[in-house]
Formats: sequence, C-alpha cells, structure tokens
Amino acid sequence: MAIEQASLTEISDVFYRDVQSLGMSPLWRSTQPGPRDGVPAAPYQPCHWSWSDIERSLVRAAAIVKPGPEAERRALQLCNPGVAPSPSPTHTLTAAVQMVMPGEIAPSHRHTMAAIRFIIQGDGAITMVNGEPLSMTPGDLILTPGWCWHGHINRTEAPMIWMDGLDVPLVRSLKAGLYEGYPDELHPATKPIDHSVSRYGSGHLRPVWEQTSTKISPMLKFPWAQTEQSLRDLAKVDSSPFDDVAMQYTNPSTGGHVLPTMGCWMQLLRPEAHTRAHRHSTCHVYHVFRGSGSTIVDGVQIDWKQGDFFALPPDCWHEHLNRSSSEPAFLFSTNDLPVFESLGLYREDAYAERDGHQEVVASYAARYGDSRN
Ligand code: GTQ
Ligand code: FE2
Repeated sequence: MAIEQASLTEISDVFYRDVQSLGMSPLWRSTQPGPRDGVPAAPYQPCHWSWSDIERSLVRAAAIVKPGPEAERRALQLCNPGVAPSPSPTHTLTAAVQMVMPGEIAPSHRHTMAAIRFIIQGDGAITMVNGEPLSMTPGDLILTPGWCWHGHINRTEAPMIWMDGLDVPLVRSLKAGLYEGYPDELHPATKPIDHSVSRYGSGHLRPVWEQTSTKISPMLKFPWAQTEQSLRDLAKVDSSPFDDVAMQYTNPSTGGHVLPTMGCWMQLLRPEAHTRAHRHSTCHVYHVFRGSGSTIVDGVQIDWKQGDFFALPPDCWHEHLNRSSSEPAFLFSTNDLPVFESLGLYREDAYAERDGHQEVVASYAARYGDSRN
C-alpha cells in the first residue's frame, strides 16, 4: 500500500514537471483569484484628496515648471495607494488636476487614450480639439476623444484649472496605447469657437441632415448653465434612492455615454439628502463642484468639501450625505460604466440592512490617513 502511494506521488510529480515544461498548466491546480462564494468585495481602498492640498501644490508647481518642451502638461496626477504603482485613483481611470497660467500654451499632441476635462477655476482659456476651439468656464465638461489633436492655451489674465480624467490604465492593459507629438506648438483652429455646441447644444434637437450615430459624442462641450438647469428641473420631479438627483451626460447622436470607455455624471444632492447604500462593479472618480458633505464607503466616512476629489473602487458599499440644510451639493464624476455595460459585466446590489444605511466604523483620516507614507 505504502509503496503504491509513493509511486503515484512520484508519477504525478513527474507529470506536473513535464506539462509545465511543455507550456501547459493544469487548470485544477490554478488558484482562482477574486472574492469567494460569489460575494463581491472592494479589491482596494477608496481615496480622498483635499482641494487645499491640490491648490497649494499647483501653485508650487507653477514656480517649478512651465508647459512646453520641459513639461508637456502641468498636471498633478491623483494617486490611490491601493492601486500603486499605477499613478491613478482607480485601476481603470487616471485623474489629474491641470493648471495653465496666463500666456502659457500646453502644446498639441494626440493619443489613443481618451480624456474628459471638468473645468474648476478660471474663465475663457481655450482647449483646441481637432481644430475646434472650446472655451472653458467652471462647470463645463469638455471631451477629448482618443486620437484627436489637442492642446491648451490661456490668453486670459487668470490661471485656468481643470480636472483631467483619462482611460489610461484600461488602454495600457489592452496594450493599445499610442502617442504622437504635434510638430508645431498648437494644432490650428479650423472651426469656429464652440462649433459642436452650436450644432448639437440644445440637447433635444439635431440638424436634419445628421443621420449617423457614433460611439463618440460629436458634441465636445457640455456647458454648465444647461447642466445645472437640467438637474434643478429633475430635482422637482424625481430622484434615485442611491444617487439622489443624478444625470448622465449623453451623446446626442445615441442618447448613450459620451465616450466608448468613459461615462460622466453630474449629481445634485438636495439639502440634507442621505442616500441608501449600494455597490456596483464599476469604479467612479468624484470631484466636488459645489457644497460639502460625506460619503460612507464600506463603513469609512469620507468628509468632502468644494474642490475635493474622491475615488470609489469596484464593489464598495457607498452612500452620500449633503450636510447643508439650505444648499444643494453638486458632484461631478467619471466612471468606467460604458466598458462594463458593453461587456455585460455590470452588477449592482442594494444594501439591505439598517434601512439601507451602513454603520460608520471609522473616519477616512483614522483608517487611511497615513496610507500614503
Ligand atoms: O491635457 O492632454 O492629465 O495628455 C494627462 C495626459 C492631461 C492633456 C493629463 C494628457 C493631458
Ligand atoms: Fe493629452
């Protein structure tokens, strides 16, 4: 008996060695990564960045580098230690805060990675996207779809600051990243200013001769005034238990997401709103455009105020609170929803216990305050 057992072990050891050398791997020995028993769980931590840290750092960066040959962009990437060494807030999206000072030009280039910009501060600088000059005003969303020439120029008297969101980690993982510098400083304008807004900006009308629908929104700028009005109108009649008054920016040619890889939302949290918790397979990077409040993520309370950023990993329970009794809070966010929807990977669950509200077990500072050191 003992002899038979020993020989069987020997036979299987030889077998495992042989299949490995033949470029094969026995599936029954693979350790399956991921959550057990089909229960999703956040694979990494959420993260929070305060506006005061970002703004102070941008001011210091302005004294150190200029956009141009030495620094293609003066942008500070937001890094979540939970996805290190990727310098990004989530495993699919990068985010940065970029500043262009009066008189400066960030030269044109193009890349297969798509970008969104959400304008934070300043008024009237231009981002040039494939020959269309787009003027920037706080609250505007501007798209830079993949492989479009783009550069930025500030001819105003004040610094221009915005959020960049890109699909860099996703495109890198697909080995589909390509980059090309423009041989001159700025790719020239071939269209009138805000051309695509004149064409599609009404939101509910399109030129009759425009028949095609494309996965990339032909409208490249979504002005704040219309966004705010739409949210205030929706707030009068309806809301989501999980996101309060939340709207997705839409591609006017399809009604779907604005880009194939990135979605964008604006959320109005009404005064004293406290949403119910849920979790989903997508990840989201938030910028607090107006207001102050908290988001509870897997029992950890992130307090946020105007200008702050925070990132939600996949499958974390989360609920939002507006702490003001008089003012709405406006949260901009970008996400990887289009990817999950088109691949059939989107999942969502509601938090069933305690009336949909988590127990707060720690503050963000207490749980993660020193995680960057
Ligand atoms: O402004 O073109 O934050 O290409 C990262 C990569 C901004 C930009 C970023 C970019 C840009
Ligand atoms: Fe770029």
